[in-house]
Amino acid sequence: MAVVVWKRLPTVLTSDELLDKAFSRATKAKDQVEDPNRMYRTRKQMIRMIQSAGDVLDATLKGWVMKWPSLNKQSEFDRALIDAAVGCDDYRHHLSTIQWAAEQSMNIARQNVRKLQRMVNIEMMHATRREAYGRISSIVDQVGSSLDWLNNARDTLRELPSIDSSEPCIVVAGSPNVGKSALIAALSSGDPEIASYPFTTKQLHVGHFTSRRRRYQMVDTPGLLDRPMEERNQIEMQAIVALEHIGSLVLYLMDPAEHGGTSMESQENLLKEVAGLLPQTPLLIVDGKADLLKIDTGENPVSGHICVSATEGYGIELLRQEMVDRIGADVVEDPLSLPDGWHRKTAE
Ligand SMILES: Nc1nc2c(ncn2[C@@H]2O[C@H](COP(=O)(O)OP(=O)(O)O)[C@@H](O)[C@H]2O)c(=O)[nH]1
Ligand SMILES: [Mg+2]
Repeated sequence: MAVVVWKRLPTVLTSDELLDKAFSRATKAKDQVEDPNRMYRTRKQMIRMIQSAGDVLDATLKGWVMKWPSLNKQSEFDRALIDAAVGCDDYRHHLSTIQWAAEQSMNIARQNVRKLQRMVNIEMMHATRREAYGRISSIVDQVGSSLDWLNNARDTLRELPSIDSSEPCIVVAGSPNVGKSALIAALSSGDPEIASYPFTTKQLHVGHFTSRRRRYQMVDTPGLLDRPMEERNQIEMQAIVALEHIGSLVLYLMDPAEHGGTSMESQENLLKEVAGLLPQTPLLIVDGKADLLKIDTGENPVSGHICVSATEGYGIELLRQEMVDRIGADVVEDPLSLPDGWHRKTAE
């Protein structure tokens, strides 16, 4: 799911703001009532007020519930992201609380309108309206913390990386400072998007490129696949499981020059670990910082790995082709996809 979904979510009002909105709408509705008979007029006014307040609350609260994506429809990866970011149980709980408040407000409005319809005493009409307002306010106050939760969750969810589970995704792993972010930038057609990742305090770089009409995503996972296992907590393990679901390929970037400060031995140990953590995902090992190794042939004669320099641009196209080929071999070709350079004749 694209992050756009969260960016499109409307602001959730606080309980006070919501009540203000409902009651001021109700006052406006009351002011439109005309009837020369005082008793009839008051009755119509009170009914209008209660109905409008109930309608506004019902529509606003249910509108929020409807606009928030259903967790059951999310990919496993997105669910893991949402769970780590705000908690899936809380997500469900607060939305259903808000749904409940909408229904309660409607019920209170209906009950009091029914009472008013039989009433002839003007004082009692006002009292009934006040009672309805009181009960409605108490319901909305009760769900105030859910409204606050939703608003905070919206802000958090908007910052999540936008990874589309329907497009191939290349997970870039490797020790810190081996050049992962630089490589993603070198392979990307635009500037990589920088998002915060709920599993780590570090920033995540998401890059894209298009090849043969297909869009590829590349994601770097700071704090997740760049350090040894014993330090990982449960939420991080959950993220790794999620990566297994969206990853089409793991690109493991090595820094044979040890320029980033991690020894080759540690980098090889981490490689074994990453391979073990994502056993179902094909793995491509790449040697980076070719400029420091003085290799510009696209292949490291020592390791046999593709060799690239993100800063000098060596080997980038070769690597792109290799990734596309590896991923392509794994996917069922879309029978409707067209080769590059093929142009559909537009109907005149
Ligand atoms: N010489 C050289 N330096 C590089 C190359 N790629 C990255 N670097 C440098 O290595 C350091 C770490 O790079 P970065 O992309 O942040 O590594 P990350 O931690 O793996 O994301 C930075 O100072 C980069 O400028 C490269 O191809 N050649
Ligand atoms: Mg980085």
